[in-house]
Amino acid sequence: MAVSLQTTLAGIPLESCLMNASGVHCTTEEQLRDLIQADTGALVTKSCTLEYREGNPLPRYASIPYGSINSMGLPNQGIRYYLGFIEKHQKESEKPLILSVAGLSRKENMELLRMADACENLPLIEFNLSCPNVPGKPQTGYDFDETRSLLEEAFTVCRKPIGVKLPPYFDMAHFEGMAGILRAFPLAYACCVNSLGNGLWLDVESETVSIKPKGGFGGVGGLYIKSTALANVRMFSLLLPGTDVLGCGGVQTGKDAFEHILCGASVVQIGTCLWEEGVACFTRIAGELKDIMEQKGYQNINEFKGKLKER
Ligand code: RRO
Repeated sequence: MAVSLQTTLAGIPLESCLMNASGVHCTTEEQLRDLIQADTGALVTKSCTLEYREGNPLPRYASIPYGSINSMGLPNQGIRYYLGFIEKHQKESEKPLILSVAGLSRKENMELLRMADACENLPLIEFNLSCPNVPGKPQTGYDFDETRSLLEEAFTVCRKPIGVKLPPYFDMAHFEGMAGILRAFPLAYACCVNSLGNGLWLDVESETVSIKPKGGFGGVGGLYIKSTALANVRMFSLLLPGTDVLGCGGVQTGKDAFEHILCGASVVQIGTCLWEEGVACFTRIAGELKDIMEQKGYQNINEFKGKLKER
């Protein structure tokens, strides 16, 4: 039986439902080229600002027992670098290259969106509403009024398809509140979730925190956040019918990817596991996912996408 991982993202056909999570292995041209070569269906850049940013002091990423903690602080090459790469490579690549933007002010965000809008070969933009690690800057996605007003302006300055990267939510009122805001816009997709903001991981022997920035506070990824990620994928899929939901959080195996799709994900992103294992993870996870589908008699992901059963 031929098992296919094909999917669509905002109407664009993808050969595989697996891709990187923004921030991991996507800051330099070399890394982006690796992702084009790898078993991915699409790829997204590191979130960018107008100018190059060095980011927070090292160490700013730590592997912890079931995942990771990071406070990178938005290190990136500046938007021109990524637009240049996309202009050059999107024509040759059949995979959509998504530009992630994360300005530090409304003015910067609008300028980034204007520049992205003018890039002929760019098919999709990811608007990061959830960076947890810039000192003094709260996550936009937790401020509903600011999110609504930012999106109103974003969709006036930019005509290209825009998806949003959301922080994890934990309360039914917040799922419904955010979904109510998003419903008012022609969103290309909602990506759930960014890292679980401001966790803390310690080393008991030395009695110190594990990363340097922000006194050790950082975004948690990996298995720790899988249940939260699945809950967000599930809720936003139910609350935003007709909008693609991208699942991100705790995907290490084909089974994890299967679970995200069962909750409603059209595309599954891999972050911590890609950092730890490198781009070979896509081939391994794709193989494991296909094995599960084959055992269950599924030939494509639409046969089980969003079909999670309640008891
Ligand atoms: O660069 C970062 O510190 C970072 C970003 Br912009 C983000 O969106 N999520 C994250 O975990 N780290």
